[in-house]
Amino acid sequence: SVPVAEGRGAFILFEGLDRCGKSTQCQCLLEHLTAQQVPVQKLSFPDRQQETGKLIADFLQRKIQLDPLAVHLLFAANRQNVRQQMVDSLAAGVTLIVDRYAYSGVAFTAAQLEAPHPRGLDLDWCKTPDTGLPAPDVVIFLRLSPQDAAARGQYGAEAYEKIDFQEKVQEQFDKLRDTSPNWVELDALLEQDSIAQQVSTIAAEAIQDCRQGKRPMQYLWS
Ligand code: NYM
Ligand code: MG
Repeated sequence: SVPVAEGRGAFILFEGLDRCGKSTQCQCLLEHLTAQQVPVQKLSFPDRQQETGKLIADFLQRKIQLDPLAVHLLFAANRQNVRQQMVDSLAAGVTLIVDRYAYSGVAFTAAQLEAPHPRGLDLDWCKTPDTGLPAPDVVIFLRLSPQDAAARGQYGAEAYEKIDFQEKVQEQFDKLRDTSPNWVELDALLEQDSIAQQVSTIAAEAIQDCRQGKRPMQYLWS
């Protein structure tokens, strides 16, 4: 019998440094859940199709220069712009597989700020523009050292893709992990299939809990 979506969909988020294999795992999970007839939709941020996303893409490709704080707000705007669609999809029972989100937003900006910042630009400032977005039910963090990531190729093509900067981003991700109870870390150096298997187990549990109404919708930053 075909499973019918009863409760809400689950919000499954993938995060990690550049080249950690998030996009591959998102695709694997999409195919796996689709084969199981789970209603599912994949999103990735930045969404480069949006008007804000085009600016972000130009910035990442170093075609235009933008102030780092302005870029931060653009990344957040790019998410806020699809907030209602995400909420509606989840409420309609659609599971969302998301490739990067507000955690990347905070980590990549906070990594550029001196701490303590003289004008109060800190982790909390970075979190503010994403307030009120739907919160993920699980954050799957694919952990890979910046050195191993750099060895994977194509590194350095976009802004931020430098080993020393990625180390700073990892420090910020670690701070976010400490305040996120639904954060799960997987070793990104494992075989793709082995990671995918762990991911499908994690996803199945979140999907079942959400479907059965065991997890109320939450919003950032709770
Ligand atoms: N990035 C991504 C940010 O700096 N802030 C954000 O809010 C998001 C979602 O953009 N280096 C950075 C992380 C990446 C870059 O993402 C592009 P991707 O997943 O490599 O296309
Ligand atoms: Mg990238």
